[in-house]
Amino acid sequence: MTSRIGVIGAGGMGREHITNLHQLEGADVVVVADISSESAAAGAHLAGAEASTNPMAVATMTDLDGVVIASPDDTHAELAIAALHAGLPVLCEKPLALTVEDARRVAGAEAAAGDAHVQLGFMRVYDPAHQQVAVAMADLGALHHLRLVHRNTNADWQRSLDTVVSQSIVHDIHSARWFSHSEFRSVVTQVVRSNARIEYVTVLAEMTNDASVVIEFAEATYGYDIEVVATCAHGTALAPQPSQPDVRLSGESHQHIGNDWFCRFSDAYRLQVVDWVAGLRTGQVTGPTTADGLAAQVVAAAVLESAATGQRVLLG
Ligand code: ISE
Repeated sequence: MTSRIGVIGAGGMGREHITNLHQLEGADVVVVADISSESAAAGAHLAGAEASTNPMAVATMTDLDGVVIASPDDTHAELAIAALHAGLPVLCEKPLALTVEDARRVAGAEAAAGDAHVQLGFMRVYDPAHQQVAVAMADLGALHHLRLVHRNTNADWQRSLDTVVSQSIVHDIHSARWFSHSEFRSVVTQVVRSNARIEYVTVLAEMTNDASVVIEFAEATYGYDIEVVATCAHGTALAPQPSQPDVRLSGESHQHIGNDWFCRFSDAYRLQVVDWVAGLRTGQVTGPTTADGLAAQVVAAAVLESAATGQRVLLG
């Protein structure tokens, strides 16, 4: 059986999903929506799909088997709610919403929708390096400390702290929950700015299983570089860098890191849609859920509160 998919949003993330779905047997991207007609046409062209400039119409097309929401972050919640009302399963890019209240509304719509569910795009859980760490941790005893480093290359951007947290740090929040099998008990946030610009954000957290977590986020560095170090009772597991050739040239040895998440997480994005499409057939979501999106949103709000007040914020 081939699943008929609509993709909403044909920016970089939408095009990544369209390309991955188009290469997947059993999935057919039949319509691509974007409010820009040029983007809709370019995205649709990647899969020989129909183009639409009406995202809400595509979110409610009942002749689809599922929709991917990869439009701007502030549209995720309303589109997901509309799709759920129409009985359509959703793969929704993170964040689920921009506020805890809206994330709760999506969760409410899902509870009322019966069979239609949202899978959330916390795709790092599909990354082979992340999975290797999770497997290794199973033999290392209790987690004592988790270090999550997230280095971006956004030198030309002027993102607000809210945006840095909702677009970027939300990944690390989910990773902390996923690796530790535990929830956040408290957070302390420290922000380094130069002029108005966010340079570095550190979140020190305590989990409900007593593990400590540090999230170290940098906005503009030499490359897109992700590190995971899990220190456990009997040993430490470090995520390997994706394998790259060691190129030796002009008296130097050099390994490519890459400049963005599309490069670092290409396998994860591909495996995520493989799993989501398989779930369309079984009616099950095996990846991150609406509950994960809501939990991350609650922690994100606490991270922002701590940054604003300079205080440790308790959760739960
Ligand atoms: C994107 O989803 C990512 O995966 C990156 O890690 C993040 O920093 C970026 O801002 C996101 O949009």
